[in-house]
Amino acid sequence: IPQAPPEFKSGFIGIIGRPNVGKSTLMNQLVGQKIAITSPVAQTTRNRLRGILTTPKAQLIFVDTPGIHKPHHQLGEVLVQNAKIAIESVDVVLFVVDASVSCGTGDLYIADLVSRSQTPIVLGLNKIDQQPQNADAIDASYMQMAELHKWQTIKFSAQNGQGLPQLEDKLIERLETGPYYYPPDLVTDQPERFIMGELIREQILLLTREEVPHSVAVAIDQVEETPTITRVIATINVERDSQKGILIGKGGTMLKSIGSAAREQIQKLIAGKVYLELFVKVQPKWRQSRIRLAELGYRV
Ligand code: GDP
Ligand code: K
Ligand code: MG
Repeated sequence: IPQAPPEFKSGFIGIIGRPNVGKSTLMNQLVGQKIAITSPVAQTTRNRLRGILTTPKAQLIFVDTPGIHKPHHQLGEVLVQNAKIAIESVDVVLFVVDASVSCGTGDLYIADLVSRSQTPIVLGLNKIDQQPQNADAIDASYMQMAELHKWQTIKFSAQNGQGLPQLEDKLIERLETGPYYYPPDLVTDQPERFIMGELIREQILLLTREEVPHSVAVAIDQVEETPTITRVIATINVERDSQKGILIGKGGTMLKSIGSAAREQIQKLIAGKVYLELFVKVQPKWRQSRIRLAELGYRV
């Protein structure tokens, strides 16, 4: 890693908010590459993922997180506990809300959570492209929350990029001088194989919607590069025969659709031609959780 120039700023920015407010879309736009998958389904993002943006003046390391909601059970408590740790371990919290609708109890719950930490907070009003004609009441509902806590606010659209240069400037202002934490040309801390698996999982979420539950685990079995094409073999693990049926579809049509859409995404990721071969396997729960743990980088 090269030595940073004098006055160079750097730091970690935690992207926090309710499910589906656009946290992952935002991170992808800011770093200029799709590294986190997005979908209209809540709980799309399973684990913490870093996206790195290096400019001549600064290095911003975004930490995308699964959405936070009020816990209704013990596992929920653990997730909130994790969120608290995430908030404490970053330099700035970017609290993202969906400004196409008014501030709700879910936002207030998170506001309460983040306001207890010493970490500086910027409130980001996302989805301004989707606001109704007169959005004054919506904006006011968030401004009230921001004023109460003395938070800076900024409006943007993660989808069309409006307001993002200003967001970038505002975040850099909040950072201290510091080194390059990552090489300047790196956009994520995740290996390419992991992102390939995620891109396949994204198409499953998008194309099968609620029919196949979130329990799918994708394993990349083989990546073979030749001078002309990259061959990727992956297995989609599900828990039940019925889920396998849905994934394969009549005459294999569903699996074909998932495969061709995922292949296009992977081609963009690696900027080259891809041949993608998908298999579907029924695995009992315990086996799946091992695959999931392996995805997360644990030795199993
Ligand atoms: P997350 O759960 O907070 O990570 O949200 P995602 O990034 O997965 O996005 C959830 C949904 O909101 C997806 O369908 C996105 O396409 C959509 N979305 C995200 N940002 C915007 C935005 O700025 N405008 C609009 N109209 N939709 C957005
Ligand atoms: K989502
Ligand atoms: Mg997400």
